[in-house]
Amino acid sequence: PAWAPPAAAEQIWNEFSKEESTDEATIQKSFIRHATKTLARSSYNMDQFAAYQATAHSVRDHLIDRWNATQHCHSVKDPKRVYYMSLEFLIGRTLDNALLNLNLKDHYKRAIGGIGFTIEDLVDEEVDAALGNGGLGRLAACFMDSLATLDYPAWGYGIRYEYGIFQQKLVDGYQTEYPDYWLTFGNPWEIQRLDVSYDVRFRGYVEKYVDVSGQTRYRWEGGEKVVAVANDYPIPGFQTKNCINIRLWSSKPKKEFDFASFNEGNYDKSVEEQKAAENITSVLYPNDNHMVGKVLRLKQQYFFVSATLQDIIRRFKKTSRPWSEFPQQVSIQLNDTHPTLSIVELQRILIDEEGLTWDEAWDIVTHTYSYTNHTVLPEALEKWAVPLISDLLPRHMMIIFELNLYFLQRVEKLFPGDRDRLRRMSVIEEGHPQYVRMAHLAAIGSHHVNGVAELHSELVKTTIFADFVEFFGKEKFVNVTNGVTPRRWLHQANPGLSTLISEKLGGTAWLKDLSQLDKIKAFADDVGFQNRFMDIKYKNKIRLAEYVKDVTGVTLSPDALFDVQCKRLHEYKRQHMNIFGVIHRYEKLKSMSKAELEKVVPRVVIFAGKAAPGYYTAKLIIKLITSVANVVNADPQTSEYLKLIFIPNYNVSVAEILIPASDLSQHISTAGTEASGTSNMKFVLNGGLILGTVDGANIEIGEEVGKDNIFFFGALTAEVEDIRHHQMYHNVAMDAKLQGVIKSIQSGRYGDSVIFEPLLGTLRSDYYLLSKDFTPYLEAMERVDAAFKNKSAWAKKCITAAASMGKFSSDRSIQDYAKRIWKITPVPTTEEFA
Ligand code: 73E
Repeated sequence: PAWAPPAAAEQIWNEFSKEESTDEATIQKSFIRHATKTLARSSYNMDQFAAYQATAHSVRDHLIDRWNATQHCHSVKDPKRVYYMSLEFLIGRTLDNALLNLNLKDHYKRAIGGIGFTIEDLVDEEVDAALGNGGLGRLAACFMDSLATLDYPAWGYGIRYEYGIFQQKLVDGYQTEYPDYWLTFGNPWEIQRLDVSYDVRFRGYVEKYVDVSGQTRYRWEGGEKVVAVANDYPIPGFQTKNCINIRLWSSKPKKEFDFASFNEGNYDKSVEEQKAAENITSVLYPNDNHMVGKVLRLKQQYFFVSATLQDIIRRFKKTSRPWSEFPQQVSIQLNDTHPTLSIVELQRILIDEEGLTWDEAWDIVTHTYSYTNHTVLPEALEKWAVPLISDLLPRHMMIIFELNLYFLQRVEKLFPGDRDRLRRMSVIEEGHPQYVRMAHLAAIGSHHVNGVAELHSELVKTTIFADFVEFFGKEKFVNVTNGVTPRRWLHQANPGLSTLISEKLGGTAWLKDLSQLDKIKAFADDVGFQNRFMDIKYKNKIRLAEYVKDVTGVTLSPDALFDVQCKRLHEYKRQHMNIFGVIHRYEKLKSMSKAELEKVVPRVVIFAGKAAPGYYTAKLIIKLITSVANVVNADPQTSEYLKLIFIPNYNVSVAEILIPASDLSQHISTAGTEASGTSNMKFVLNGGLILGTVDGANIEIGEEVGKDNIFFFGALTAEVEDIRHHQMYHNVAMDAKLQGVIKSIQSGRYGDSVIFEPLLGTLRSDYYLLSKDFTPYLEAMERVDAAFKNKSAWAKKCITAAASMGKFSSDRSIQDYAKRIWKITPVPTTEEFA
């Protein structure tokens, strides 16, 4: 039974567990207590980093108080909870975000100032928590912010990687990767919970037996066990007491050290096992939109799934409800197929350990899970070799075969004799070896499948799950358009603009209800407002220019048009089309007379993004960008009109500087390839315009902002297949301007062109349609230049567009999920728990 304080002590507990007050002196006292007691520093032994740490610990105290209150409240009220399972959480920094969400920024600014430090400097000391690759991981982080802000009873579950996404440095213009050991100086934002740990089994064998009631049953035995330990990461909501949790698992060896083996002289072996266990959560796989079938990755997935389900089930069992109520208490969202083994694991626990029948168990499973698909790119769809799963998870492999059999029997019943359909729909891809198609497993085991933008959700229904729509009905397949949190991506990253909006809207309520932004449209024609709006943009451009000067040495003029493409490097995102466009622009500038040059809109083109370490073509695109930059930036004839920058090591913190400073951002994926995109939303929200293809969430952004406030170009999704076919089987000449660009590269102007041949070679089959889209792309650029010349009209476009972004708050996305898929309601943390 749980311990409770004796009646006489209750008063003491209540009194001393209260959240500290936030007056200046109390904050200073807390800071100095943490500096001297937690960190063992003193006034003559402080530096900026220690001051950051002391501040972080002091803020953490507030987080923990609210976290405790929230947990207490939820355990008393015992509502249905949602569990967001994600192999990635791309959180970035926490200090500034926590201060703003807790509404303590000004208090800390004054208090810390009084101690002799500047809060902005301290904020800059923090290293990013970069436990994700790109959009998928950042989406999970935005969703946590919204879940907390909207008072939903929610948990995030993930892995505490010791190494986040690698650090990118440029060496001779090439990307080089360095380990991101982000925990070197500790992490004040996590709470290690050595008391919350579970065993996780791998390998072993399956035993068949007959139980007391004569039933044939199976149990998974033997093998090796590792331990999963919880690390909690509090996530405060904005202007609410609610503070939810991301629980990140780290792996530990089951036996600390094998002494027997050590004493026998097997020193290596005894350490090896320990290391192997720790390895599981050591490093984040650095591939975005690409699957790599490594055993360690599969181990990570199962480790994560097993620990998470044990934790969820333990919480469920506390209230002694029957298993049949599980789906009324628990909703589990799978962030892509990465945690799909969870479906199989729950089925295994229910039939092997809890004694439910197959059908009872499957009914619970399929009412518990829902699955978000983030991509239809074939190379990103997960499939695991059957022998790999059989070896690592023998019982799971049996269950997968069994549920596939039952599933295909149902398909056969509905479509008798349609063998090709059975082949297409099977969870097992036949071949040598066989593979398990994780997306099929996820779709079969879930009550809802969603895509992340309108177009993408349609593609999900017509491509990878076309057969499944016919079988399950279309109601199962829904759209939830992505969103971003306006707290981090406007209020925190762009305080100038946030303040201006709050002034006009009479308070900060819009930050919890972004649809109110709409009212800013009334000021789009107001010249005074336009000037203030563009002045904020200008200051953000100065801030970025200072950063660029710092990291690259190149000087930028904030009067130029800042044109940004920052995202993971990928051929489908077509950064190469952008750099080819820059080369075209440069060649044109070179051919211009002085008089012609004077009419040109000066432009700064900025790239940022990481390439997967094994993605050769993507890395070559980086090398081309940096090679062109070296030539362009050193050319006195053009340098007033064109600068080219590659900002290294793109991450959340760099994005926070880059996005508010952009006039134009490029989202130029081949139509039908970018499921949604989320930075597109952030750019427009911060008063920049989009140059984009008719793809992903660009389409819905266009619907909201109006066609005059977005620059669309390029082939449509419906045309792409025909164009590819035509290019393949007919003699189609390459676009003339693109040919000119290739000639320019091959002339050696940007260094030995031989190194770029493999990149230029991709244009032969041109799967991503650069040739088809290149002239329309350049024409769209001309429209941009023309529009930018009219300052007032440009300002009006930016204001109108930003004010139209209400739909793209992640609060709206989360409410969509909560109402339509999870069936959960808010549970505010009321005063009696605080
Ligand atoms: O369009 C983006 C989308 O905005 C999509 O490419 C991205 O998810 C974002 C959020 O919905 C995404 N990442 C991955 N798949 N889609 C992925 C796949 C494998 C490993 C890591 C990430």
